[in-house]
Amino acid sequence: MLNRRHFLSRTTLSALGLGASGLFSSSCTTASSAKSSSISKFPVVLSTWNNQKANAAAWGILEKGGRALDAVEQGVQIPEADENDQSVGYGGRPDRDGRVTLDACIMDEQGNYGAVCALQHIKHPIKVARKVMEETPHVILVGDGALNFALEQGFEKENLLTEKSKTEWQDWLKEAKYKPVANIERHDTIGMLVIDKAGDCSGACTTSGMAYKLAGRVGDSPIIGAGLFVDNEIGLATATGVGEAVLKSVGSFLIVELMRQGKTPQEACEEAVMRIAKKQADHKEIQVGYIAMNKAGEVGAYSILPGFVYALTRESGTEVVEVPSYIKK
Ligand code: SD4
Repeated sequence: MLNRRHFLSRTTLSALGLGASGLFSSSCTTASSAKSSSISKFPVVLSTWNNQKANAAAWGILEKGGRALDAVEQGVQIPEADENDQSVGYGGRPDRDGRVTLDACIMDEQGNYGAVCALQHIKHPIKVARKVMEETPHVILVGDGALNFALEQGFEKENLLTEKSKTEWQDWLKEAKYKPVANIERHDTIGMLVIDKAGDCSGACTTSGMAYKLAGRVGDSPIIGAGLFVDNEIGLATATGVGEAVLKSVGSFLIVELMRQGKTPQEACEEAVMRIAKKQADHKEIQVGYIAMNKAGEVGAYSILPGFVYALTRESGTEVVEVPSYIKK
């Protein structure tokens, strides 16, 4: 289990104005001991990085008995709208031509899925992904097609390139050396996994992708089975990091299938990281982080490099947990 769990912060939901009570009783609580405590297991919100505010927004829906799907859609909109989060939505770093292009997907407890890839000018790609899922016979829309669909659905066209991201991009252009650097900051792509009071699972993943990517590049985040996978019988998983490595190993699907075969979420995340480490000679230079949860509400996480954290919210509060890594500090 997560014996190296380290609580970076503990925040009661009541402190966030959300009315939940209690604190974690011990700073070395583990996923399994949380499960056996008297605190009810569900709902539960698990997200990549220190996304406490996103978890709080999702919790606002869940504590009223809301659906996991609504919770993930609501939760991930927090970093999408946050101009200081330069990895997601508005304020995201552009591609090498200066265009902010967004990838997002959503998946519900019935196995329905919707995604947008390389979507420009829309602040909340996750809402468009949900519309693709619910309003079209398709599962993925890309580029101009996705934008036209969003505009037809009444979404507003906006400039997503903030002055800060523009200035940084212009600085980058002076040398224009392309080297993907993902996950060195603590506020990266958000993947969110939720089990609601009814015990149903849904997930969402949204990102502006790798900074200064080639125009048209799509990462793992909007691709079913890579950046996100949900199976209401087994559990759910999501990824952050260098999308190419996640895509090539179909990481989130792999984790859910490993859980189906009996692995714990922790063992499944470790195995998925090992697959990348075994096959990619350059794995010491790339970050990939996975989080997963099974139907019992047990949590697991693992990354290639140190520095990855997740935010976990239960009735008892929110904890931000440092994730064990394949390459040690
Ligand atoms: C991508 N996986 O586009 C995303 C980027 C990311 O943390 O997760 N960064 O490859």
